[in-house]
Amino acid sequence: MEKQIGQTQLILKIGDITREEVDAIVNAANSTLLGGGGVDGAIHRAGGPEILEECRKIRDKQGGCPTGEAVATTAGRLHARYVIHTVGPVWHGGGHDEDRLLASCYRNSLALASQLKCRSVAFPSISTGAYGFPIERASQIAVRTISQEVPALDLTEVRLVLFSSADFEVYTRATTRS
Ligand code: AR6
Repeated sequence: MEKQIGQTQLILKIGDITREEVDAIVNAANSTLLGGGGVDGAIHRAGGPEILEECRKIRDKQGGCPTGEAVATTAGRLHARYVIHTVGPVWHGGGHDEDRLLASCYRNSLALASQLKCRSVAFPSISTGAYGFPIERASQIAVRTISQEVPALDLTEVRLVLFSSADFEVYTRATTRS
């Protein structure tokens, strides 16, 4: 599914984000930046040890990545120039600033991609796996934030790469309604 937002094309697809050919792939990381399961594990496995080495350097310098923020590394063997690691909020029922923090992940990742002169960026569904964020609500925040941010940025393409057809349907509904 595709939607034009100003000069940027928003593309929703089902797939494995580690196979995307884009300037930047966004990782749903944790604040240690030392890897984990889910999409984080897949990105480090496919990209190789170079990504973790750079994550360690960032940790040494700034002590990890706070929730809602984003840091960039090279992408190792992936078909991308950068991996942007962002830390989504853990779902604690919705009363702990989860919505704002999730929006910050999309906003800060897009801003960082833009600073790095990326033209295309691929996102997974941040926080909706191990971190338990309800996907309907997360999809609305993702689509709304991307739509708000891209008009000010020089991006040709933003992809949301969903890991199942059920997730794809949820994001498609959020995009159609926005
Ligand atoms: N491509 C695209 N999406 C994927 C892939 C893939 N290869 N693999 C999984 N997903 P999660 P979170 C989907 O748990 O909720 C990690 O351990 C998955 O189906 O990866 O932000 C980190 O280190 C789900 O829809 O991220 C953190 O500790 C979505 O990606 C923690 O999990 C996000 O699920 C972060 O949890």
